[in-house]
Amino acid sequence: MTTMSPDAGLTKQRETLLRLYRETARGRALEDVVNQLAQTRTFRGFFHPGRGQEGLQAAVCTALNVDDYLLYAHRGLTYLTAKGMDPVSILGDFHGRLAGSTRGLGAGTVHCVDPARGIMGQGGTLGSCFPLSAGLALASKTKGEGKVAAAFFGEGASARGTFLESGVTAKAWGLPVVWICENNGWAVSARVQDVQGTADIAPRAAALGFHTQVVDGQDVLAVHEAAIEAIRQARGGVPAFIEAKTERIEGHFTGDMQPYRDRDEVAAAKTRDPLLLAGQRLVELGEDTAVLDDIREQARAEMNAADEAARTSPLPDGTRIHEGVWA
Ligand SMILES: Cc1ncc(C[n+]2csc(CCOP(=O)(O)OP(=O)(O)O)c2C)c(N)n1
Repeated sequence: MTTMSPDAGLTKQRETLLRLYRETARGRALEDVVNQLAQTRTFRGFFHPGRGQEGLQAAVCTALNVDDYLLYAHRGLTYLTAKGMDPVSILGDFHGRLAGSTRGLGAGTVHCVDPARGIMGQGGTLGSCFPLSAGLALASKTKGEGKVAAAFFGEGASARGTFLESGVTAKAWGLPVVWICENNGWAVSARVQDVQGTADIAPRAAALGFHTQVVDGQDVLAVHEAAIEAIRQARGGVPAFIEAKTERIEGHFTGDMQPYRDRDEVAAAKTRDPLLLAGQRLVELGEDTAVLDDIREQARAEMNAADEAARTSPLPDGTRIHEGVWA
């Protein structure tokens, strides 16, 4: 067994943290662009901001292999960029342009797909990610692909019956699923304790026999380590569950002013911003603040350029609508 010197351990921690900081900053910069598009009604439908939850999404998705499967949730977009999807392709879906992953069909966040990177989209209804991820994991296991199927969902979605049905099957069949519950305490305007009688979701997964971890979702390093372990367990045939306790800093959708929420609670959530906390930790480890400023500026420039490329890409012609229609 080799052991790392304390200095080497800190250097490695700083490198990992810098990578997670960059991915969190990229996700946030992309969402700033999309929030702007939502406010100017450039696309139809809602956008559900992931502000406060980008860090945990980056921390899990960077731990996956490129070809591992991903079913992302509606809460933001960092899942996608951290898994390697091209922001031009994502923004092309918001603009309804050919650059989008649906080549002009639009529909925004729900339909961003990138099968080459394992990004299989988002279940159309909450809770569909459970059977869908179990199905992907079953395919991987049957074909001997060695891929895990990661699915993200909120604590609200975890109350669906599909959680139990798919969880029982995943355990019985040893399916390589990794379920990540982003527990932000709110489902639209309903507080979790009020509608589920508990603030904790992990005991349900433990009762099903999943390898279960509870982690501070604002601590990117802690989430990353939990994700590495969960993925290792799943690849070995033990379904894994992570409950990341997190903060929804903004409303349920862009424009929701959260009148149902205590102002002090929102203010407290902002102090637990994952980008802020990761930045503070990096400075403690000796990183220069100018480096962090530069990372955020580069992320902004990247996403603004991606928006320009997506916006100026051609519109599809009328025949696109018939492609992929089989009946
Ligand atoms: C089956 C189903 N019911 C209701 C909705 C509408 N809906 C969309 S998001 C949401 C809240 C989900 O809360 P949670 O799962 O905790 O995730 P969060 O929004 O907090 O990230 C609801 C009720 C839906 N999409 N699907």
